[in-house]
Amino acid sequence: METPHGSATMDTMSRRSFVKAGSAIAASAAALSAFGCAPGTTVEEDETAGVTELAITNPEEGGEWVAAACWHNCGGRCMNKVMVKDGVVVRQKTDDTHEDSAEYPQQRGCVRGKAQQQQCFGADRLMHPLKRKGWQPGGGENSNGEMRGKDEWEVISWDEAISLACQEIKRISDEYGPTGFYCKSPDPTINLMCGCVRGWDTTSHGTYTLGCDMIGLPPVDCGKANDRFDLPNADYIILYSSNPTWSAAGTPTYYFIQAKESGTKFVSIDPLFNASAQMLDADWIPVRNGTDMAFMLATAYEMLRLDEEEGNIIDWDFLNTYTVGFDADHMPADAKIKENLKDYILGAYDDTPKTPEWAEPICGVKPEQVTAFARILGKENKTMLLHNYGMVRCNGAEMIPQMLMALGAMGGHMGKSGHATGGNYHADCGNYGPSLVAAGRAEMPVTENPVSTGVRQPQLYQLILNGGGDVVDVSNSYGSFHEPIPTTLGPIKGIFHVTDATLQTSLNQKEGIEAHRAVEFVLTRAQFMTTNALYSDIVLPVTTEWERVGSVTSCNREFVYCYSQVTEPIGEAKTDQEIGTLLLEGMGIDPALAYGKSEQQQFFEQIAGSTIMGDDGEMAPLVTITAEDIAEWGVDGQPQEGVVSLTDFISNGGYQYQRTPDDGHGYIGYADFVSDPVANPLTSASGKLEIYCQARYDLMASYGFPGIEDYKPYPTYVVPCVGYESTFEGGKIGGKRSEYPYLMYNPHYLRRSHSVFDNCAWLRETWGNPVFLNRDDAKEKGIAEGDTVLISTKAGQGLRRAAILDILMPGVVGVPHGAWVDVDEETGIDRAGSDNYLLGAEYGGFGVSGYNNYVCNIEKYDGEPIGLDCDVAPRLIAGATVAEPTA
Ligand SMILES: Nc1nc2c(c(=O)[nH]1)N[C@H]1C(S)=C(S)[C@@H](COP(=O)(O)OP(=O)(O)OC[C@H]3O[C@@H](n4cnc5c(=O)[nH]c(N)nc54)[C@H](O)[C@@H]3O)O[C@H]1N2
Ligand SMILES: Nc1nc2c(c(=O)[nH]1)N[C@H]1C(S)=C(S)[C@@H](COP(=O)(O)OP(=O)(O)OC[C@H]3O[C@@H](n4cnc5c(=O)[nH]c(N)nc54)[C@H](O)[C@@H]3O)O[C@H]1N2
Ligand SMILES: [Mo]
Repeated sequence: METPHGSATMDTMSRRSFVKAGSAIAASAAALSAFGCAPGTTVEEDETAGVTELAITNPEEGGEWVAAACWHNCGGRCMNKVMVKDGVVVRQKTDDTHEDSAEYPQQRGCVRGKAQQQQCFGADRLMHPLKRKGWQPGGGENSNGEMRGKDEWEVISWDEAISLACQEIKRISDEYGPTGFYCKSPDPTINLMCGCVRGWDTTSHGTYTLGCDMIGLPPVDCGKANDRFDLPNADYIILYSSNPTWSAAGTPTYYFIQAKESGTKFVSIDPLFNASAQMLDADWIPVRNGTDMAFMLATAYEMLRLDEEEGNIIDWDFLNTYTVGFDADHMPADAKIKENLKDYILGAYDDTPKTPEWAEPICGVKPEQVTAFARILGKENKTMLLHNYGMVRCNGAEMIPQMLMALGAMGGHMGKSGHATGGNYHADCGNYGPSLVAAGRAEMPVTENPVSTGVRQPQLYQLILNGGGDVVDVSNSYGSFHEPIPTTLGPIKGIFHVTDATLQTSLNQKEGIEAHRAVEFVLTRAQFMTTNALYSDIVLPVTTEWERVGSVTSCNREFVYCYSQVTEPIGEAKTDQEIGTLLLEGMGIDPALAYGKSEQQQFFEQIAGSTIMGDDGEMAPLVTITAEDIAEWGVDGQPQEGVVSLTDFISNGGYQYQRTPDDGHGYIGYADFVSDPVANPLTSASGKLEIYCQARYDLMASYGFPGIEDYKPYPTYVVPCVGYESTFEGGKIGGKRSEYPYLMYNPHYLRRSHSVFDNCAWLRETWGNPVFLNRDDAKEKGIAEGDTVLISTKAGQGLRRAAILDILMPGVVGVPHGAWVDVDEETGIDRAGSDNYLLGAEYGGFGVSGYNNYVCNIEKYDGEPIGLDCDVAPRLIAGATVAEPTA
C-alpha cells in the first residue's frame, strides 16, 4: 500500500501557512540548502506565495527504500518506509514485506506515520540554538520571566548556548542545591549536572497506576487478557471505555474484525458511540464519563438479583476460590473492617441498594440496559470484559480497578478460552501473551538523581509559585509508590524540559505558564517551537529519529521494528546524547558517566540482543551477525547465529513472527492461577484477587490526601471532588444547574499522538480538532456546526469550532487531547483548544487526576470567530526572527 504523491516534502508544505509565517521563509531557505537539491529536481519560484516550492520529476529513479522510524507514543508501533533520493524523501509506504492475511497481518501504519516526512522536514523545525532576547543569566530581574511565551528569539551558536546554560545551572545549583530544579522525565545528564525534583501523575493508566499489584492485578492490568486467536471464541467482547480504532491504529481493529466476522457480538460502554463501536456494530451503552462506578455497582446488583431469581448468572465457585472480599464468608485475613462488597451493594450499610434505578440519575444508563448487560456478564456466556483507561482518568475513579475485576470474577471470566477480564490498550491491544520476538537493549551507565522526591505533578506549579513548601513524597519513579515521606522543599528556580511535552500535556496548564514565568531559567531540548520551548529561555534543537543512526523497538508480541537513518541532521540539530555530552563537558563532568558508548554501538547492541522464542519456549538470538558485519559496522561484538541475517533485518525493517492459530503460542490470561491458585499465587497479600484490599487502602490512606475518609478498602460510590455532581448547584443531581453544567472529557485524537503532529499541516487539513457537542445541547445554546464555541472552566477558557454529534451523550463535551496552546495575551483565552488549559488540579482520595470528568460551560463565542486550524501559521512565535545562523 503505497502513498505516492509525486513530489518532495517541501512542495507540499501548506502555502497558506507560509504566507502567514513570514519568518518561515528564512527557515525554508535554510532547509532547502540543508537538503540540497536532488538531480532531476526542478526548483520553481511561486511568486504569489513568495515561497520557494519544489517539484521533483521521476521521483523513484535512483531512490532507495529505508525503514523509517515512527516513534511516537500513539499505540500503533507500525511499519513505516520512505524512499530516499539524495537526502530527500520522495515517497512513503507501509508494510509490504509479505502478503497480508488474517493469520499473518501486515504491520500497516496510519496517516500520521505517512505525514512523518512533513514533520521531520517541516518548515517549523528548529535548526539552531535559540535564546530568548529578554533573558540574561544571573537570576532576579535578569530573567525577565514575565516575557516567557511573548518574547522574541535570537539564534545563538552552540558554544554560546552551552556556556550560558552551564553558567546558569551552576549558579542555581550553588544557591539552591539539587531541589532548585524541576524536570518531569528522568535524564542522565541532569542527574549528573545537578539533580532535580520530579513530578508524577496518574497519567496514562489513571487509577491503575496506584498499587494494583496489591489487588493481584498485573502492574497496569494489560497483560492478562488473551491472545488474538482467542478473540473469535468469545460470545461477547465488551469494549469498556475503549476505542482502539482511534487509539491503537495498526493491527488491533483487524483482530477484532476477525472476531466480528466469526459471530462475536460487541458491546461498547462509553459516552460516545465511538469509531470502534461503529465499525464492530456494537450495542452501545451510553454512560456519563466519570460515573462508571455507579453503573458497575448497579450491574453487580442486577447480577445478584438475576442469579437469585433465575440462577446461573454468578460463578460462585470462581468467586469463592479465587477472590476475597466479595461476601462476609470470604474476607481476607488482614481485613480491618467487617464490610464486604455484596452487602454494600444490597444496601446493608447505608440502606441504599445499588439498583439500576439508584444508578440511573448518576450514570444516565437506562435500567433495562443495565439488566441486559448483567445477563451478558453471566457465567453461561463466554464474555471478554476488555477495558481501556479513559474511565479511570477521572476524579473519583480510585476503586474502578477493584470493581471491574469484581464484575469479571462474578461471571467467572478469567483463565478460560473465550473469557477474559483485562486491559485492551496501546500496541498490545487485543493480543496479549509473552513476547515471541523482543528488541534488545544496549546496557548504559546507571546515573542517580541526588533528589528522591517525586511531587504530584498537578501540585507542582503551586509549589513553584509559592517558592517551595511542604509536600508528601510518595513516589520517585513511574508506577512505584512507597510509604509517605513528609518533605519540605525550598524554591525551585530552574526548569528542564527533555523528552516530554509536560507544559502541554500536564493538567493545570494556565498555572503552569505562570510557574514557568516565575522561575529564573528554563532550558528545553526540542524539535519544534513546542509549548515547552515557547516558554523557555534557551532552546536546543534536537534531531528526530530519522536523523539518527537507528534503533530497534518492540511493537507487539509478534513484531519488532528496526529502523534506520533517513537523513543527516537538519540544520544544526544534534542528538540527545550529543547535547548531553556538550552540557556535561561544559560542567566539567565526564560524559562517559552518562553515555559511555557511541550511538552506533548502542544500535548494534539492540540488534544483537534482540530475541525470538524457540520451540523450547526459551528466547534465543534473533539476528545472525558475522565477523564481517562487526568489522563493517566498526563496533565491539561477537558473531552469533540467529534466524535472520543482519542485512535482511535492516532492509525488512525488523522481524515479524509468523503465527498460526495452533502454533502453541496461544495465551489465556490467568490460566496458571485458575488451574492452581496455590502454586501460582497473585501479587496480593492473600495471593488471590482482592475485591476487598486492605494493603492498597492503607497505603493510599497514609498519604492523607483530601477526601480519603470517604473511601473504603472495597469499591463504593464516592462523590468525586469534581464530576457530574458538580454540574448541579450544591452537587444535588436533578436540581438547579451550576455555573459549569457540562461534563468534559479528552479523547485521544486521530490528528495527533498526544501533542506530537499538532503542527503538521497535512494532518491539520485532515482532522479539524473541533469541540464535540451533543446536538440537543448545541441547539439549546444556539450553536451551529462550525460555530466558534467558548469553553469555560474554573481553570481557563478556550475556543474551538463546534462539531455537532448525535452519537455523544447529552451534557457531555469532548475536547480532544494535545492541541498546542495559543494564548491570546489580551483576553487570556486559548485559541487552540488545548485540553490542559481548561483543566484544574483538584484531586481527592488516592490522588487520581480528573482528565475526563472536569466540568465546563459552553457558549457561542461573540468575539472574532476562529478559522480552520490548517489556516493557522505554524508556531514560529509572535515576533520571532528565526534568522540564518550567524556563525
Ligand atoms: N488533558 C489531558 N492531558 C493528558 C492526557 C489526556 O487524556 N488529557 N493524556 C495523558 C497521557 S495518556 C500521556 S501518555 C501524556 C503524554 O505526555 P507527553 O509524553 O508529555 O506527550 P508527547 O506529546 O508524546 O511528548 C513527547 C515530546 O517529545 C518530543 N520528542 C520526540 N522525540 C524526541 C527525541 O528524540 N528527543 C527529544 N528531546 N524530544 C523528543 C516531541 O516533540 C514531544 O514534544 O499526556 C497526558 N496528558
Ligand atoms: N490517535 C492517538 N492514539 C493514541 C494516543 C494519542 O494521543 N492519539 N495516545 C496513546 C496513549 S499514551 C494512551 S494512554 C492511550 C489512551 O487510550 P485510552 O485510554 O483508550 O483513551 P481514549 O482513547 O481517550 O478513551 C477511550 C474511550 O473511553 C471513552 N471514555 C472517556 N471517558 C470515559 C469514562 O469516564 N467512562 C467510560 N465508560 N468511557 C470513557 C472515550 O469516549 C473513548 O472512546 O491512547 C494511545 N493511543
Ligand atoms: Mo498515555
